[in-house]
Amino acid sequence: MSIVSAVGNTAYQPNPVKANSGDTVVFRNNDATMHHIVMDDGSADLGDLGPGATSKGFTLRNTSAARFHCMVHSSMVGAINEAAAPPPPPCPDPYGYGC
Ligand SMILES: [Cu+2]
Repeated sequence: MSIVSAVGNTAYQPNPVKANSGDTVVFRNNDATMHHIVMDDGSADLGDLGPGATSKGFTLRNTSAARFHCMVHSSMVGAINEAAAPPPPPCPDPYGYGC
């Protein structure tokens, strides 16, 4: 899938993504800033992903719903094999820098 921005659940295209057991999922960073994608359940950490880079892949062991997020941008949430993209977490943003 592609990363196209640094904000919210529209940062990934597609989101959610559908994948089969045995498929390998990779992220291509088409945005201009660094991202770092991890699975919410800790099953994969794809490392720092600079602009234009493609992540290492992780292979699905089943078709269960799974979620991931960016460690740099907390609003960047996504899902595999869910009906809809997950909602971003609340953004307290006390200093107005965005989330
Ligand atoms: Cu990010």
